[in-house]
Amino acid sequence: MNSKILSLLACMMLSTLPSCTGTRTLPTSDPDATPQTAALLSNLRTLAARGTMIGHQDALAYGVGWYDEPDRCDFRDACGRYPALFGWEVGELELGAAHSLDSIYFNRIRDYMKTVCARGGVNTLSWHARNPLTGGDAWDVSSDRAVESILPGGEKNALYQEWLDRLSAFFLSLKDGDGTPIPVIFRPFHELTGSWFWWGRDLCAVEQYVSLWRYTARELRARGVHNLLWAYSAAGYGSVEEFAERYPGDEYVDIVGFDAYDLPDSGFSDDVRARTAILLEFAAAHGKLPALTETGSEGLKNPAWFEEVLYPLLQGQGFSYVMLWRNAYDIPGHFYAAWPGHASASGLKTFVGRDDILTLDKVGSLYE
Ligand code: BMA
Repeated sequence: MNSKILSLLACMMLSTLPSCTGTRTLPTSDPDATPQTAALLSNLRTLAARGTMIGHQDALAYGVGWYDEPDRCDFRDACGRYPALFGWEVGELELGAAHSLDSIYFNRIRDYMKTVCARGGVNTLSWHARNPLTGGDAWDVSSDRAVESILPGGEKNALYQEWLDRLSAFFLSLKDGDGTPIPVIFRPFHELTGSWFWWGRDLCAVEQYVSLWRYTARELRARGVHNLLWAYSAAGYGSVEEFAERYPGDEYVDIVGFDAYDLPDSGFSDDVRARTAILLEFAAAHGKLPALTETGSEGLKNPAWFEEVLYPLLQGQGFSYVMLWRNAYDIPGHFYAAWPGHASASGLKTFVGRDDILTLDKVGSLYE
């Protein structure tokens, strides 16, 4: 056996350890992840070296002035290409409701997710869960006991168990045409460094947040859910220590990122650059994939926003994906992707024409 073959064999045996090329290639956080889920993570790593996937929340479900129409998609209709990543929202699934807080039926979300997977795209889910203690919505921060109340021993633990039953039933129902579970990037308890959700920084102790995340992951895994890549996404932070403070651990996270919106006079570009540098340092040290998990400029007042503002922030950074927030059908001006007829459409077209901005047609096969 020559030395080349020997080193190849050694590489194969050590494939779950830092790879022979020096790049860390850690496996999925869930050791029992389905083969397609593991393949997705591995392919996303390769893809991130080539460019950043562009995503859009609820892209197939509705858009500016329309709701649940066959073969309609603001993003595609504006620029001629589908996004590569599609975000969906499961808020209120935990209650056993038929539709999400944004009035999208979960049966339809399941259909859309199947369609996306069949076309070779990636699905990600956010969860604006109701406040389990007060019964209010995700933004109800009237009590700092909500997280504590659902952990083992808490008065709402039984309720949370029910919520996890419903969530896991939904995750387990996501199957492709062959009955194979559809891999999903799950992004719960997001923007945790802010204090506007009941799981936010001022609403629970560090250990409580970490326990909430780990407990949720363990409970879903115990229910047989192994088609998830876990995304930890922060809001603002100013140092690696701050970003890392509530990180649930490498065994519970696959993707790390942050949400950032271009609000008027927010110093958006400088802020994103600063947070990106910290994120990339953390991601490299932990062998996790970096992503810009939510972004956008509400109402796209600058029609050149994609080209002039967003693209320079992504170029050469190694983000796996960037996801634009939703184009609401029922809230005038609440949109983040271009739509046909809007002044930003041609800018979006130029943006997606770049080699390192990856739309659905450019990602290849991600599940093998
Ligand atoms: C927010 C807004 C809300 C929406 C929520 C959950 O950013 O878009 O209208 O209900 O996200 O999707």
